[in-house]
Amino acid sequence: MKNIVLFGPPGAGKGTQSEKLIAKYDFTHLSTGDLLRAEKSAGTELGNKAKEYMDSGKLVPDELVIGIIESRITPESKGFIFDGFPRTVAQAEALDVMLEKNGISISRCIALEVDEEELTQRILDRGKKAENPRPDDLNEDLIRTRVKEYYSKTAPVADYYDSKGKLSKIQGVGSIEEIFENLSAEVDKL
Ligand code: B4P
Repeated sequence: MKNIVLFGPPGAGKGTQSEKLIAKYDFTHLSTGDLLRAEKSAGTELGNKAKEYMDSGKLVPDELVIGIIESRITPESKGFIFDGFPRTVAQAEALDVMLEKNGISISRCIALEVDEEELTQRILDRGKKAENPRPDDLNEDLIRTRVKEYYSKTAPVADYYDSKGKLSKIQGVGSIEEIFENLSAEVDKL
């Protein structure tokens, strides 16, 4: 069973590449961004709590995010793609514990590398093109807050997996197909 953390800053293409990996390998997709947005639009207590953080470009508190993932990890899956999770070292440690309870573990963390200007541009473009744009995609200051949160709180997660010998880095700039080929090559090695 292959369990992959698809890692990278906001707008690196985690969601885009996850969709392609699921179609090819039949992985179970767990995107905390998608799960939180679903809770938000359903107006649940969790969604209402998450909203204030998400709409201001901040990370949602660990305990809310960990709870959302926990119930979804089952040993029956063919493998998981964790997309946008873990985003803090505390989340990475909690994920290891949750997986261990099911007799599984992370196979690899694959990091998509994209520079800050490209990230900002991609997210602004997505905000302009979308029919129902995400509130956090519409404002350049908010996008910069998300990137700042990434460098201060999320980047150390790469070191966490590196220290376990489980980190691969992939160039995240180029055509979506080209990046997907490089990602698939990493997955096939596992
Ligand atoms: P997410 O939903 O995870 O969103 P993201 O990081 O902005 O996007 P992603 O990297 O998936 O980019 P995409 O493929 O869409 O998080 C949103 C918010 O939720 C966070 O700010 C936070 O508040 C909260 N949250 C989520 N998880 C959390 C956690 N674990 N802990 C705490 N808080 C959490 O690509 C972006 C754009 O680029 C798209 O328009 C795409 O078409 C384009 N693109 C992709 N690849 C490209 C390429 N190769 N070339 C050109 N454009 C490309």
